[in-house]
Amino acid sequence: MKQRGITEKDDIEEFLADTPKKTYDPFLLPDMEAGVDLILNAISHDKLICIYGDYDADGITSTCIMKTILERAGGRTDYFIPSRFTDGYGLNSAAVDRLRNRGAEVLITVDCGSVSREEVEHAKNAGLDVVVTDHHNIDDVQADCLLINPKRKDCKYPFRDLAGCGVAYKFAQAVQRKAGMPKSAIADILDLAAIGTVGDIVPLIDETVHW
Ligand SMILES: [Mn+2]
Repeated sequence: MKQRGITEKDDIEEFLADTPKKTYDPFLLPDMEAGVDLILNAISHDKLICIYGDYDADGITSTCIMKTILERAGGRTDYFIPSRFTDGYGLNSAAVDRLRNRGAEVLITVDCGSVSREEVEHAKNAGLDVVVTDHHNIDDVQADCLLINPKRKDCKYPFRDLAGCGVAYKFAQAVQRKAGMPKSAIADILDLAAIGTVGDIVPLIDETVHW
């Protein structure tokens, strides 16, 4: 615990608790409110929402979390996990075109997309609404779209080390709240957040102890 910076009595009790309490308001994440509004609006207009994921444990569990909550909210979804060998990491314009041809009207990324500026422009020009959810460092020019990422410089969220699946789970929590769904709608997908969080080797501290 000391190695993880957990030294205060309250933090130790929280870390060892059967039911950790620490969880933050998902709407503290930048663009969360606007991103959830865009997606709920798309669902009410029966638009096909494509989830663009990643091929590792974090990316795949993120995709599962997002697909589950959007379908439980009444959405029609498609999803895409890029191939490590032929598509590569992150948004890929050729893949975006294929998804558009498959009928996608909205593109929501998980675990990627923060610095995919050109590909996001490509997607917007192809007529897609784009929401990026991600946790990677933004050390390049950030994409010009709704961008939900705790690593954003203007982020007011109290914890920055969420994995991609952690950000996807916060998005699910925000959808659940805003759509007035029962908490049970997200309770059984928390285990997916645990797998992706451990798989991505993010620090197991603070809110991630909750998973
Ligand atoms: Mn990740």
